[in-house]
Amino acid sequence: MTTMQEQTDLTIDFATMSNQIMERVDVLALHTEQEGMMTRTYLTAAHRGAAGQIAAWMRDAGMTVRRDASGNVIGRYEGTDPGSPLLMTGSHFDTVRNGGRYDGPLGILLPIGCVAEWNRQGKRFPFAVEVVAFCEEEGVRFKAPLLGSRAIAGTFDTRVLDNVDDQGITMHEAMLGADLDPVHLPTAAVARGKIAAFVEVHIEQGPVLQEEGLALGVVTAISGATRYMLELEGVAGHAGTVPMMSRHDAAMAGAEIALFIEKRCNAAPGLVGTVGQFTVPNGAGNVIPGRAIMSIDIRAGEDTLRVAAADDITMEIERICARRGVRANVKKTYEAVSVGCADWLQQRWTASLQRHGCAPRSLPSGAGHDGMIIAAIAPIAMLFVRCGNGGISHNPAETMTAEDAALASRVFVDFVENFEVPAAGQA
Ligand code: HGY
Ligand code: MN
Ligand code: MN
Repeated sequence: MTTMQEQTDLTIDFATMSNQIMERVDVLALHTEQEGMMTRTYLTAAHRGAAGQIAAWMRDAGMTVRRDASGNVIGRYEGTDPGSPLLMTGSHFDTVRNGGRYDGPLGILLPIGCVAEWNRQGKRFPFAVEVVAFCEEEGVRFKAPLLGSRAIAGTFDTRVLDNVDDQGITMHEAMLGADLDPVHLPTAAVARGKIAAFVEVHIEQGPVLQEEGLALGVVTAISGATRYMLELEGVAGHAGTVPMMSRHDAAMAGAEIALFIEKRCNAAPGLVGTVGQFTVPNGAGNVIPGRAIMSIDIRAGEDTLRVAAADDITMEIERICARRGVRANVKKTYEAVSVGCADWLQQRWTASLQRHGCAPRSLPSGAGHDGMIIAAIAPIAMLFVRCGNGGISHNPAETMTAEDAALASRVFVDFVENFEVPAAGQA
């Protein structure tokens, strides 16, 4: 008969687990490429340092770890039935420039903490659990988002390998420099049927849960998006001598386009438009801008709304540029349709919330996530965790609490411990 001491304590100390999650978010945030701010873009030294740290935590949690051909770091916690489809979870470890530290890492570190507890207890499931640290979701360095999930879904578009970063380095060169050869990318693909479900824990990046005093929410759908890079070619000239009516000012054309985007997107609820980048290359205060470069990001939960707005905006770009004698080079850099979360998975998340005394709140995601790509090969779902500071994100003021991390961990453990791989065709 084993004594109490020898028996494994099967209770999980979620307060300690969540404090460790929060501490690890801060440790991961030290891997940044801009001193004093959170910037970690694809395959930079900071990105590779973070990958190594995540791999170490995965191993400590009892997982085997592999890096796939795109740079995803994948921890695997074996199940008892090697033939069973697996439960995949995870999130991304790249960030936007001067962003927040929870957007992505929470969805990696929380599952790692839960696996460590299951491993400590010697608890195994009939299915393997894989925690994926997706290598590139934001699309900042090479203007090509969701690379890691595309590699797993088998939809990686190799044309982006020629995209260059601000230093003129191609993605191909950056991958080779990180000991990743794009020729092996097909080996990262996972066939449909191998993954029973992909579930991601992520901060809401919006104000809804905080405004309603709720810690957690179940995501119904992930909004689609259309993105462009716009290059405007006008005529540079002397700021003091060229009469206003004779100018072909690339930046003023861009400003008029940006104001049209704002007006058009204000015209329909649920439609949003953003000009996140707007530069005058080699500009000077006393020179009329001959060139301007701007990004355009259009989103809506309803695809028809988004597509109609994108069409109106590209037509208006032509009209504005024709009137101003400015040439526009419009390049669509990204388009993703809105993706629904699987009803049966939403119901399971809602049941887990209710078992832990949480009001079952469902809500759409205006932000994009890797799940919209993984949905091509597996049913997806997401658990949102409340953000503080009015839900601000993609901003250093992004924040959340250890208490909400603890509740999210409880609900995540409940979800996995009650998960059953659906019989073929049942889901
Ligand atoms: O842009 C997005 O929606 C996500 O944060 N990559
Ligand atoms: Mn994110
Ligand atoms: Mn983000």
